[in-house]
Amino acid sequence: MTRDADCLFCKIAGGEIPADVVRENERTLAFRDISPQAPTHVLVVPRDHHRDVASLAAAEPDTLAELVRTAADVAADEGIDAYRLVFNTGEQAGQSVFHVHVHVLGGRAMTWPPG
Ligand code: DGP
Repeated sequence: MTRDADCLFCKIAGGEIPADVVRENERTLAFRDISPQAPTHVLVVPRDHHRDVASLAAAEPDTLAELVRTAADVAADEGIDAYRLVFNTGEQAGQSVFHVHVHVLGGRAMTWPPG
């Protein structure tokens, strides 16, 4: 298990910081975003620490596939059949927590392009 002692999402995955968890297993955790941007806004993270999606893809491709499957399961649990998955990668793209996470957004109409 790779862990970063200063990482917020490692602390949530380790149970040190509480979160509204909707799904979990040995490798992944899904919890509601503290600042929801849509009626459904859930973050899915691996328990292992990787800074972004490219790092996770290189190190643990199976876990990346599992994040996407879990995101689909979350959408099904929420009763939504249209949803957007977002991996912000890098500060300029809006990444603020450097532990890979996929945003599962749904429950309202989405516009394109994103801001
Ligand atoms: P990003 O900006 O893509 O790195 O997304 C980080 C998200 O994490 C952002 O939408 C807000 C959310 N977030 C930040 N701190 C917390 C927290 O302590 N708990 C929860 N549940 N979400 C958090």
